[in-house]
This record gives sequence, C-alpha cells and structure tokens, in this order.
Amino acid sequence: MIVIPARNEAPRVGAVVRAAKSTFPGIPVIVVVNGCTDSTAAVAAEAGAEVLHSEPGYGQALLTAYRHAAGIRGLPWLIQMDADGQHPVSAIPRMIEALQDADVVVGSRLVDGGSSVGWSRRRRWTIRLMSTATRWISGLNIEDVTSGFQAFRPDVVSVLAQEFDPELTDANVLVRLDRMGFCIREIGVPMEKREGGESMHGGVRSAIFAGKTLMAVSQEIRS
Ligand SMILES: Nc1nc2c(ncn2[C@@H]2O[C@H](COP(=O)(O)OP(=O)(O)OP(=O)(O)O)[C@@H](O)[C@H]2O)c(=O)[nH]1
Ligand SMILES: [Mg+2]
Repeated sequence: MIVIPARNEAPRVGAVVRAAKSTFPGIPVIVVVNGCTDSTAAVAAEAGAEVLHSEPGYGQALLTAYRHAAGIRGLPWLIQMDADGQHPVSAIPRMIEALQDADVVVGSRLVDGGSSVGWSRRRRWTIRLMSTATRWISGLNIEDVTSGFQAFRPDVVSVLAQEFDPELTDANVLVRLDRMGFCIREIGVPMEKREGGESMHGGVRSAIFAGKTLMAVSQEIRS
C-alpha cells in the first residue's frame, strides 16, 4: 500500500498518484486529506487514489492510514510519501527490496545516492542537526531522521497503528522502533525541493517542533 498525506496539493498530487498507480498496478494508493481549501481530494480520486479524510494535521493523516492498513490481512508493505512530488516513485522498488533485510527503510537525502539539490542551506543544516542530536541522545545511526519517505513491514504498521503519536511524527518514532528491536535501514534517494504550495515547515513553529521532538527522543531512551 502507498500512503500519501496531502493538504492543499491539488496542482501536485495527481502526478504523484498516477506515477504510483502506473508503477504498481493493483496496489492501493491512499491519499489522506484534511484541512484542504482546494480540490486535492477530487484530483487524487480522479488520478485513481482512494481518498480518506482524517482529523486535522499531518500526524493524524498518517495515523488514519496506519490504522486503515493494519486492518488489511496480508498487507505486504506500506510506503509513505509526500504529495508534493519531492519523493520519487522511482525509488520505491529499491525501498521495497531493502525491506527484505530490514523492518523500516528510510529514503535518505544524506547517504550515498541521496541528494537535496536546491534545498536551502538552513533546511539542510536543520536535517543534519536533528540527525546528529538524535544520534548523541539515543545512539540511532540514521543520517536523515526527518525524512517522511519511509517503508515499513506489516508488523511495524501494527505497532504504529497502536502507538503513533500524531503530534510527534519525526525522529522519536524511529528511536522507538529501533529500541523495540526493529531493524532500520537507510537508502539514498534524490529529493527535489518543493515546487509551489505551502510547506508545513518554517518559522517558530518548526523550531518548537524540533525541540519537542528531541525531548521525545530523550524520553524514549528513559522509558
Ligand atoms: N493531510 C494532511 N497532510 C499534510 C498536512 N500538512 C502537511 N501535509 C502533507 O504532508 C506532506 C509533507 O508536508 P510538507 O509540507 O511537504 O513537508 P516537508 O516535505 O517536510 O517540507 P517541504 O520540503 O517544505 O515540502 C505533504 O504531502 C503535505 O501535503 C496536514 O495538515 N494534513
Ligand atoms: Mg514536502
């Protein structure tokens, strides 16, 4: 299953859904929307996605998708990716292959084969800072802990359906899964910067989110 959280991505989501549907015919593509003031849901449905509606927020969209997926018997894998075109569908086969010997695969801008051409220096430093701080606090050796491009085996999806905190969707989740004994691998993925639309990042809100995430990482290693 391919899961795509989307808010106000009408100009971008159609191409992502069509690429996913043509690369993986027969695999459900689920777009989870909330808070949209544009035609994201209609565009996604027109492109062939199943559209779910959730409570407000990125994390709520993911939680809704995990719960939906956990109820499906024989689910082979779950990919989560952005609706804005930053996460190339062409990388998904490599991520699924990497799930052969991992429980979680992170699509990474910062390991061999990955890139973040055109991204602002500030954003690149933020990603490195979050990853370095997470490593210092928890020992988790992942270079791109902020990537939303991830693949999960079904047993991880079951855990996320139960335990995922929709307010804290980042490094702390990977630290929890690592401490539960799941194997996390990273593979390089080239990611473009966002073209158009509104990012959920930026300003004071992002700084507060980063601080809360690192506090949650610290709590994970104490519990
Ligand atoms: N359903 C839903 N989706 C959201 C919400 N906020 C963000 N998203 C989607 O989640 C994905 C990630 O959000 P982005 O703003 O692209 O975050 P990002 O990729 O880390 O930041 P950029 O590099 O600036 O794009 C995108 O597909 C968004 O449309 C939300 O409140 N609800
Ligand atoms: Mg994005």
